[in-house]
Amino acid sequence: MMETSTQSLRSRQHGLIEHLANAIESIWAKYLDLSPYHLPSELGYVEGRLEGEKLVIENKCYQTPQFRKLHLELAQVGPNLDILHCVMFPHPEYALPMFGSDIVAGRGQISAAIADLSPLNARRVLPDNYRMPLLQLPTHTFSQPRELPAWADIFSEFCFFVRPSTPEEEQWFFDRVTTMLTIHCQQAAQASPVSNTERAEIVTAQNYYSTKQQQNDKTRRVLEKAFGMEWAENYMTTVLFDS
Ligand code: BLA
Repeated sequence: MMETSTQSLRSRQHGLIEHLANAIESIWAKYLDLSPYHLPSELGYVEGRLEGEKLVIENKCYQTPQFRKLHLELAQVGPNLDILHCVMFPHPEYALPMFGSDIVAGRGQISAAIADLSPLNARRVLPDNYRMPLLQLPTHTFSQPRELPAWADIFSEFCFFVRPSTPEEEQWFFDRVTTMLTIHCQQAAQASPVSNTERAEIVTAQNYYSTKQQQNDKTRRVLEKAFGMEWAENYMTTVLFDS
């Protein structure tokens, strides 16, 4: 049932969202050992109303030996606002970065497309096994790069935040995100557990990451208008960015 409704939501969303959602799931399935992750059942599929328009949210969640939660969320607000949200939370036993991506599209036009592998250490630098392959990626010049907001000090030097304005730029974004994700899954599949001291540092960094993402007022406002303040706060701190 869930499967069918998710497939149908993404087929009604912006093409880049549909393609990236499919690609994320197939890369996860190819490189990782997926098991189900159970969200509170009332939060798998939710509907609310935003200023008279319906907000529909569909969640896909998994866990693996290296990741405590893989979360892919598709949301649609009325007929005009489409959202893809994806975060991979590593188990703190592994020194892995946090993969995150968000696409926001309105009326057929993407306004925000972002992806990063965010370091989970105090120095906020990715390890060399990530930096080396990421430095090899082609660098395209997008016509509309975007500035990160003030809370966004969690992102790496490879963070990519643009408003893609042609099919070619959408393809560049897609290629870069899927390559980043592939590198991440390949590295994760061969990672070994860390010491307890390092684990403590990773827990702190993961909490910091979530605290910063919870400060994104644009996300909060969409959820508050549709579901109310209390629901939005609970959703942001337990489903989107838990610690
Ligand atoms: C921006 N996120 C936004 C915007 C909206 C949402 C409406 C504004 C679009 C724009 O500025 O053009 C809404 N995003 C949502 C909602 C959900 C969501 C409702 O995920 C979930 C239901 N956000 C993330 C992740 C990252 C992220 C994982 O969820 C990055 C890895 C970043 N989103 C992000 C950033 C902005 C944004 C940096 C721009 C914020 C700003 O300019 O102030």
